Amino acid sequence: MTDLDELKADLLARVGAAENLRALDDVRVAALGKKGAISDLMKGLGGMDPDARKAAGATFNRLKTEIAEAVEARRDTLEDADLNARLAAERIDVTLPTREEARGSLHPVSQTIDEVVAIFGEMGFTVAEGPDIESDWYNFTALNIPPEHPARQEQDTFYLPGEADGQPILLRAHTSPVQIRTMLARKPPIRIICPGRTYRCDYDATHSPMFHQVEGLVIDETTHMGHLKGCLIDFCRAYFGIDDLPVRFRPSYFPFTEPSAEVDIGCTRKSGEFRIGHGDDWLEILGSGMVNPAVLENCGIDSTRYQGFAFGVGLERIAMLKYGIPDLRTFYESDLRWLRHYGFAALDVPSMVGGLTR
Ligand code: 2NM
Repeated sequence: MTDLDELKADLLARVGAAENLRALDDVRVAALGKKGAISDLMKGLGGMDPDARKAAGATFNRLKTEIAEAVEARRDTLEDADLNARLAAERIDVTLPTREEARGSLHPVSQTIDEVVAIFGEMGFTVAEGPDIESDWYNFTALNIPPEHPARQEQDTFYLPGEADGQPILLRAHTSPVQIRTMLARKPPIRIICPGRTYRCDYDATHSPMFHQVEGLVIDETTHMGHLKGCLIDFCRAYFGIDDLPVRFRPSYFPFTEPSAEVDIGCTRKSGEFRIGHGDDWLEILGSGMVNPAVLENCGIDSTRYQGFAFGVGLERIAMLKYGIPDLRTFYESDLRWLRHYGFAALDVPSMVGGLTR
């Protein structure tokens, strides 16, 4: 073997032995780089006579090409091996079933709000909302609740320090202030329901200092007590899912309505059993009435032209009745086992990601 054959064999062996791209590049530099073995050979050409230089130059160039090709081939092999290793390591089995995601559930209060909103929504009501912190005027005065009314006492209402526009401020005791705000802001016809948090100084098995109400309001030129009755009978039957649910209107008194009526539904309490929709007993579930003309005038609505009705219902109460939840206090304990038991699956809605699918 000539020195050249030996050099070639050595370089090819080193190329073949390169285990990774970095080692291969070291070999490439050692062979083909500016200070590499083949460049050294080329430098010797200068001292040769022309014929020998021509022959040797061609030989060196062939060697250079062969080594370069061997380096390229080795690089392809190593890169393939790299890719195959990554493909193996990062393989994803797309046929594997997905892991089940932990899903939250709707709190019974949220579920009940949704149901009530859906029922009144079908009747043409829209939802109105307002602040939890109100002034005395919106919570009491505008509603024709007199200054000496017991609800205004500190024992019943949470008053807050400070005042707004010279008025005491408080946590709203009902959602009626939302209706007052709506009447002040809009002209009739008005057809709204107002779901939301309400606050009263009260705490026992059937009272929580924070609870939820839905109130409703209809104002236009022709609405009368017959509409109030039809609307609330339809609501009770739709909410409890009983087509022939007995519904009774019992005379009552509220400062903000005249006349006022409490709404009872039929039930039985015989022999330890409690059932809605059957039997000869009654259960109170709603308050209602024709909006007092004084309230309309307080809101800048001409009571000689407009009239209408209003009602209020305690959300937790109707949720407990429908879903058999025995204790009001459990609503706010955030006990996950309770939430899993009484919670509701959220409706699956079409994803907007990537457009609606049918
Ligand atoms: C009730 C019962 C009866 C009521 C009245 C009004 C307003 F603002 F229009 F005067 N809002 N809500 C109302 C009437 C509420 O809850 C038991």
